[in-house]
Amino acid sequence: MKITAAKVFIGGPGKNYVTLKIETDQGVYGLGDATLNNRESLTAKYLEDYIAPNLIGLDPRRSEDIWQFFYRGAYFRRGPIAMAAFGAVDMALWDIKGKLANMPLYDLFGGKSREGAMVYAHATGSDLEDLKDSISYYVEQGYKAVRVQCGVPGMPSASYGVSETKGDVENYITDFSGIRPKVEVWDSDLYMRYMPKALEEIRDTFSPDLHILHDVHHRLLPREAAAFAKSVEPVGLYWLEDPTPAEDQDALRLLRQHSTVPVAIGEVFNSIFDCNKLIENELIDFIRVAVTYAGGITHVKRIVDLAGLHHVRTGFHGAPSHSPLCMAAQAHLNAWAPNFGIQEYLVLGTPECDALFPSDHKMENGLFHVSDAPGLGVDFDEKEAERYSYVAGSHPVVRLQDGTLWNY
Ligand code: CS2
Ligand code: MG
Repeated sequence: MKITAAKVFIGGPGKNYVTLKIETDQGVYGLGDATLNNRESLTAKYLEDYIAPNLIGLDPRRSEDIWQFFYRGAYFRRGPIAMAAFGAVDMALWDIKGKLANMPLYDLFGGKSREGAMVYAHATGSDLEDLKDSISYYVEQGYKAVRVQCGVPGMPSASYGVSETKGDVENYITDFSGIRPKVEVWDSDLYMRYMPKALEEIRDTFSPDLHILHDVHHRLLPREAAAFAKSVEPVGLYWLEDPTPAEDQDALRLLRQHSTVPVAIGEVFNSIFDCNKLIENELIDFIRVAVTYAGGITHVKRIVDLAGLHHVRTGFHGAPSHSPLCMAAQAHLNAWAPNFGIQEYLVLGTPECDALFPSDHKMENGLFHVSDAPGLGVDFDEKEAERYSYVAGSHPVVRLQDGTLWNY
């Protein structure tokens, strides 16, 4: 069996999805996602210029060897661009494997460990009242978990994940108005003074059964993060996400010494070497990698297995920038993983998105039900894809009040 073509598509409804289609001499094809938010044209170029020509003629069943070939063969290893490109190849090869076996991927991993995987939505508010309305909306839809982000009084611009406009619940991911990033202003002192009380008020307003998550987006220093984690203990958060800059694998020691709040980290990681110490030293409770950014199913499954040895559960990144292909790969891992925790999920299912990526995956009452179709269970309509092309966009940057550039 041989690979005969590897085609790259870029574009989608309001997104620059990068989709890889690997075709074979037996008519079976596989699909993979290489969408790296705000740098999409680069993963597409990596796939087109280097990966596609090297795939032709290879046996698609040898997904392990093909992964090693691209990873080791690159010599300059890792990094989000390369790993997202390898991730797309790997997803597509697993998709082919599933179709050949006539089995959904979760069965190839070891079968389902659960029916329906718990997801969380993003509730946001320009102020606390606004946030409560947003949470109520998701609770009414049956969600069992929500991530809550709220504007901070006196903060010169919107804090992370929050719209400046009251009542606007749209998730801010990419600004398609231009390539130059918008600048937001951040103040850690204002945030640390306001947010613990705001989270406590949210806790008191909703049922104790509702899981509450909060994302700090890497903005606090280790000592500040430790103090913050200690102050939010009464809230009983499901998790506190990215309290410190993610590159520092020792930063969470101080937090651990001062608080038992569950910590989630890893959406910016792209390999097991970004998180092996964090996991082995049991400094985190949830690992947040995405199958696209972290080298595909083959590599992420290794991270999940290592995490399982150390009581670390999964909480895969599911920002709306990921295509339904990445979300499907994660859904199969979520159905299988003995150490599954939760899945971030923002409804992608617009009619335009469903037309581009038809599938039977379903979200119901806050649970994601994986499709039983062979492989990933998502198709790609090439005719529909002709409607879209690449649109340059940007991602905000953050500065402190004195102008110092900070972590977005
Ligand atoms: C976020 C992301 O989903 C999350 O938890 O932190 O929305 C993140 O800001 C984007 O993926 C950046 O592209
Ligand atoms: Mg996050």
